Amino acid sequence: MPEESVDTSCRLEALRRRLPVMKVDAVVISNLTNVRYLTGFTGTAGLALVTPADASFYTDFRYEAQAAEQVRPLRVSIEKRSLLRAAALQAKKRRFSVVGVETHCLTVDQKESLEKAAPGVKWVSVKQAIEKAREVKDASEIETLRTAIGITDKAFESVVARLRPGLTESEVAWKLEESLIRLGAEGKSFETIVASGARSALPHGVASAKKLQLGDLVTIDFGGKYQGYCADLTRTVCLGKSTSEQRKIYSIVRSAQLRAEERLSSGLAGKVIDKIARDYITEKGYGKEFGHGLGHGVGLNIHEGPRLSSTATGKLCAGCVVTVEPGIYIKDWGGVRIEDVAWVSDNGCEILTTALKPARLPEI
Ligand SMILES: [Mn+2]
Repeated sequence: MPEESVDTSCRLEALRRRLPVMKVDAVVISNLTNVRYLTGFTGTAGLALVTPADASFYTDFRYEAQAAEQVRPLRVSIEKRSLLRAAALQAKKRRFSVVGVETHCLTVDQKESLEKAAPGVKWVSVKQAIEKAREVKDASEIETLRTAIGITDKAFESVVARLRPGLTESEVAWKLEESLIRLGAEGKSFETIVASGARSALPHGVASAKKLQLGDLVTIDFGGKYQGYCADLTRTVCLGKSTSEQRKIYSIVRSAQLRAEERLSSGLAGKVIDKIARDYITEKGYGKEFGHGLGHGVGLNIHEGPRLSSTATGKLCAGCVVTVEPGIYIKDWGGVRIEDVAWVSDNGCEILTTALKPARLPEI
């Protein structure tokens, strides 16, 4: 079993209570991340059929023992054929008339197979109801995120001190990932970004064979995963002596980030927070060089809701966990990004990442 079991009964209970409001007799949860969130199951084949009274879990032979351990309160059914079909037949047998499905992650073929297996059932979309619930983290999720982030901060501190000219970006990425594992992570949250010199102008410059050179800005964006939860940390440093231009860009990005973090609180719209950082960077003359959103939610997925961007809709809820990551990217010159993870509350936020981000661009 890859992980210890997590008590997810409250989450399942909350969904059950909402079914009448959603005007469905049951829901089929097929998105594996949502299945994990609601049931604790960490395998790659699992599906839950949830009704106001009970919940059934469908998986295959490979996960018989794991499911028995991880999803204990649910009735587990081991299927030889399609799990969706099994759930549809169950819905038919129990004469459900309206059943919710996660249409945003079903293929057209899968939707058709549901309709074919249970033509009397009306299959309706639950939109992203579970993703929305996942935005607000409970106490155990915050603890797990803290662990993932703590590991990542430590890995960064241990590797950044060892940056040297001649190391390739890939070698740096390897050291970071090795350090994550050594510190207890189960893996990385996403492809490690090490972007140096002119490549630091690439917001998603995945580590390459380029060698670090004296004078390079080096942007490192990476994270460890712990019990399924993702950390996300970005820092930019300079290898050797920095120029005044490099220090200026760093200082603008850092100030933009601090301004957004100072104001970050529940009740504010994601686009308002984005605008605080964006207006500052624009005022300094680099608005066009900050081409992405300010941040995103983070949890079981590295990118999830809520979004902090100029196109985001809705206000932030207390309990959501978001990144704050402004950047300036200047083509053929380089770039700077600084990213923290923040836990939003009614009276501000707590910055969970602790890796240093001194006022002056660090020179390694
Ligand atoms: Mn990020």
